Amino acid sequence: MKIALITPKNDIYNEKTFYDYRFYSQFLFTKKYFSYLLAIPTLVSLTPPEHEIKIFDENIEDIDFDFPVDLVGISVRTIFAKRAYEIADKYRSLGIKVVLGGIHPSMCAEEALGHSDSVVVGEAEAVWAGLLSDAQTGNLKRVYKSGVKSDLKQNPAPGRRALARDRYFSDIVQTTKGCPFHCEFCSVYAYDGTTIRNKTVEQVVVEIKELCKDAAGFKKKSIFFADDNIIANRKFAKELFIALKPFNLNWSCQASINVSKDPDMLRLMREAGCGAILIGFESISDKNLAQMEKGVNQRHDYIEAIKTIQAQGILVHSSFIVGYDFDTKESFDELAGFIAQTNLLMPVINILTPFPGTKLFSRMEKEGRILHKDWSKYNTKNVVFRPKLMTPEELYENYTRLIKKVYSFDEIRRKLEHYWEEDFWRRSNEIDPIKFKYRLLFAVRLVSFMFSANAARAAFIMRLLPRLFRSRVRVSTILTLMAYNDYAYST
Ligand code: B12
Repeated sequence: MKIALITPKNDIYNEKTFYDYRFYSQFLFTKKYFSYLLAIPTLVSLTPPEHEIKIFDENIEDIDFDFPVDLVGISVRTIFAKRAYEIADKYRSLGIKVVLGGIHPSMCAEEALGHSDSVVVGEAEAVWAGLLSDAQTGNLKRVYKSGVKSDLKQNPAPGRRALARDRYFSDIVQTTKGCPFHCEFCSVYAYDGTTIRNKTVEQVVVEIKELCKDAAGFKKKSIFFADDNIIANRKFAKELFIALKPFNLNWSCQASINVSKDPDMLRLMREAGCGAILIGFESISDKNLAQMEKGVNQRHDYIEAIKTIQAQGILVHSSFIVGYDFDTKESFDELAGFIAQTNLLMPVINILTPFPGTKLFSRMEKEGRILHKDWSKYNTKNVVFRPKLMTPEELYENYTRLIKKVYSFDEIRRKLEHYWEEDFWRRSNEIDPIKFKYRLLFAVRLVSFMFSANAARAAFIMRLLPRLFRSRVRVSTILTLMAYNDYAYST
């Protein structure tokens, strides 16, 4: 059979997001997208060799609906569910069978069946080969449910060779699945479970070696680890980090805040090439944290945790949720104050979003607080529920006020100066174009960018230029901050 594997466009209904690859592409004269969905090469690796595969990622190219295929598989997350259903409907109108899989159809199987011939609930590993032979004999079932969670040690390595990898900024590797916590707003405990499954260190090393093959010419290979919590199995994590040390990597990951309490772990991470850890701080209110059931986060630990991690030269990427039940209009200024005080460089600030399948969604639905189910707005940048202590409009207005404050060019520059004064980048493991030639190139590009830009951005660039020749400069950090500013001031 000829099978098309499809990634729907991420943000077709939303002009701008925090992950605005267009900003980077415009600056760097490329057409790259930030990353692929790991589900696609995973499905490639599970497909028996007699089938032919065609991959379409709408984030990098349009889907060719005339391309002849016998079966279509679409990977669906809530943010792009609406677009996924449009694509599915189009293929079905052409008489082509469609299978939907991923977290959204797994949580909303009935809804997904309205747009497809078959839905896979849960992981593909146990069911994909069987589904393909059923499709070949015309016996496709409506629902395939993966009864057991797959043993990661038995799974084949993702088939990344099938991807147009040069069209993405970053590679994605997953070493574990699951998270020991069960936060109210998170889908992971419901989907991947609280039991931690891991690959072997050798499996991960094989994947990394493969990825490093095309790192030639770059100083370091850049990787994002897609684990829900990379330190969930501490023994495995430490063995992994020791094994990664020789590879000259620059990687980032997600981990729970208690990573800061394990100095040995932090040292091994740093030595293995960790540049940044994304930590879900979520809220600075103890009451909210208790309601979220995020017991691992203790508000009184936050400042010390940030200091300890950054002392190792690992940047703390932070994530916060606004709109939880104890948030008031005053909470936004308190959060802005906390971010300024701790100099968190690039916090991602999310509007609370009840994703289907979470405990939060059930509670909100029971309380009659879900405003609508237009999934394209479930992107953490819109208000889709009724907050407790303010109106939806007040939540949105305060959110936009907050991100404008956090991402004003004055604030960005103040924080950058702080990191330069601390000489943070010298301690950090991030890729750094130190050579004069690269600084000059970056400066020239920045200046040219000034002319297509707004006055505030032009002033920011002007004031930044002298720094480019005096300090270590991280191009990607500055670009990310400029992209965040662009997003904040477009809302
Ligand atoms: C890595 C990651 C990211 C990365 C990279 C994104 C990327 N390119 O993948 C970053 C950090 C950028 C990110 C950002 C966000 N993320 Co994220 N992210 C993840 C994470 C941790 C891992 C995803 C992954 O790679 N999994 C590994 C692959 C192999 O698993 P999989 O996709 O589930 O695929 C398996 C099955 O689902 C199934 N399957 C999947 N597709 C298909 C298709 C077919 C046809 C079949 C048969 C089977 C099948 O089989 C696969 C193999 O077992 C997940 C949590 C999780 N555990 O899934 C959250 C998650 C996907 N993210 C989530 C969210 C909310 C976000 C953000 C909105 C957060 C924010 N506030 O900004 C943004 C959105 C960014 C954007 N615009 O896309 C939610 C999505 C919830 C939902 N219902 O859709 C998740 C589930 C986390 C959570 N806590 O709930 N994320």
